[in-house]
Amino acid sequence: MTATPDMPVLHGYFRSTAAYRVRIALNLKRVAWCDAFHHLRHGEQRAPAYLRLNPQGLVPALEWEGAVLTQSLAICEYLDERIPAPPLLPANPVVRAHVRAFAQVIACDTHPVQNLRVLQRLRAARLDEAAVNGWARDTITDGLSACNALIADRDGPYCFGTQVTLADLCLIPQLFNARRFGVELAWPRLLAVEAACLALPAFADAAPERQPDAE
Ligand SMILES: N[C@@H](CCC(=O)N[C@@H](CS)C(=O)NCC(=O)O)C(=O)O
Repeated sequence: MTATPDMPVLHGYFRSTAAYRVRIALNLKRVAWCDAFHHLRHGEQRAPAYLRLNPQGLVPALEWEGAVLTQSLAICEYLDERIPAPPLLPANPVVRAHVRAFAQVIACDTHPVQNLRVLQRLRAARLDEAAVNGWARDTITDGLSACNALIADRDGPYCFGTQVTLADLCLIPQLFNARRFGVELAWPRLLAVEAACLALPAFADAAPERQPDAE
């Protein structure tokens, strides 16, 4: 798709779970965007031109209406404020805090401990491939176990009832990562949420394998 001045540009990579969250949010909000791909395994996220947009050298970043936005949760919340329907956060303040907590278990305490640069540092510290994969698997298992417990007493079909929330936007990409690393998916409730979400075009169209840069 050709960029037009009013169209957001999403800097991402097909396998980036953080970019995957933003793709789902854009789809739910029915915002068409242009992709700028950065091949993470080739280190393109550290190119000077991209570092000027995101000094962290991480995807995603969203350029829209003259602003550069980084950090996937901040981007999703921006989209939610800019385009309120459908809401990504519940109206009830307590449930809203629970949704944010669930999202942060994944986005703050799980994914950053097993992202590419962390695993590369473990390899540089001479951990072998089995140990590196074990690290990722254990990290994801701990995070998803906590997520499972956080919603054990809640009705579905989504994490927090009948409304898709930021929690689902974080869970589905993290389950994708879990499979990549061979995590045993011992959580029927999380898998039921995944099935419900992937039945929605907003989620299905955002899947890594459907992205133009998928390998
Ligand atoms: N907390 C950040 C995490 C971003 C992140 O870790 N992105 C990964 C891809 S999912 C990345 O760019 N990795 C490149 C690297 O580690 O060098 C967010 O939610 O946006």
